[in-house]
This record gives sequence, C-alpha cells and structure tokens, in this order.
Amino acid sequence: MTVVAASTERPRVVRYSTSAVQSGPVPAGPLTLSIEYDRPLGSAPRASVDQPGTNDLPPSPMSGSGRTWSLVYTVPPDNRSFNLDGTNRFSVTGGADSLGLGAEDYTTAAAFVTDTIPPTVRFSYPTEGAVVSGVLLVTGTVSDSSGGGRVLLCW
Ligand SMILES: [Ca+2]
Repeated sequence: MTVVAASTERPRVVRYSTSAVQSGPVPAGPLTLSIEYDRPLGSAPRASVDQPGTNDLPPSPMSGSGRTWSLVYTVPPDNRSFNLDGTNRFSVTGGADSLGLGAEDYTTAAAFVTDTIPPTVRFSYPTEGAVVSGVLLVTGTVSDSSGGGRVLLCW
C-alpha cells in the first residue's frame, strides 16, 4: 500500500514572467508568457490574453510540465481597429495537480504593454530640400503612443 501525503490547498501561481528583453513596451512578434506553480501540475492550464482591441486570445492550452508552464503569444501590430497597443491582461484557468486538485485561477491586469507603432518625426525647419549653412536650429515634433523617450539627430 502506498500512502500519499496530499495538500488540500489548491495549486497556485507563485511567479509570472515574460521573454521580453527589456522592461518597456514590447514590439509585435512572439512573446513567451510563463508561470510557475507552487507544486507540479499533472494537467495543463489554459491561458488567455485580453488586449486593448477586440482580437483577444481565447483560453488556450499552455505547454510545459511540472511547475513551469508557458504560452507563446504573438503580439499583433496595432491596426487602429481590432488590434490595439496598450496594456494587456493575462489570465490562466484550469490545470490540476497529480491528484486532480484544481489549480487556482490567476490573472495579472498589466501583464505587459505593447507598442508596435514606430514614432513619427516631422521637421518644421529646415524644410525638405532646403540648402542651409552655419549654425542650424532644427525644429520639429516627435510623437509616439508610448510617450516620453528622447530624440537623437544623426547626420
Ligand atoms: Ca480586448
């Protein structure tokens, strides 16, 4: 006879991370979303992504085993319609430990921020094609949905 000491507490997520290489907004393309549970799961949880637009990722099986599970989400380019840049919610449901005890749901409202539209720069002086000399004062505007940052002029 084998006796298994089992916890009656449901498995829960203890760590969330992404494959983003920097802490700022992420560009379009694949982004791996990973979670770690406090103990191994025997069946896969499902993850969903709620982006600012309506093209959300419905609950999809995560891949992995044991305590670590992940999902590769492809950040879509902002099309100013159903795909929009901004703050994304990441939610996980389902999954169970080896004894069938269901895992607690997990959600993080600000899992990652997307910024897929490059900044735009408009020069007001000098105008295009102008021939200039001497000390030059360059004026113009820069806009970007994520705001902030700085501009480097290189020539
Ligand atoms: Ca949405």
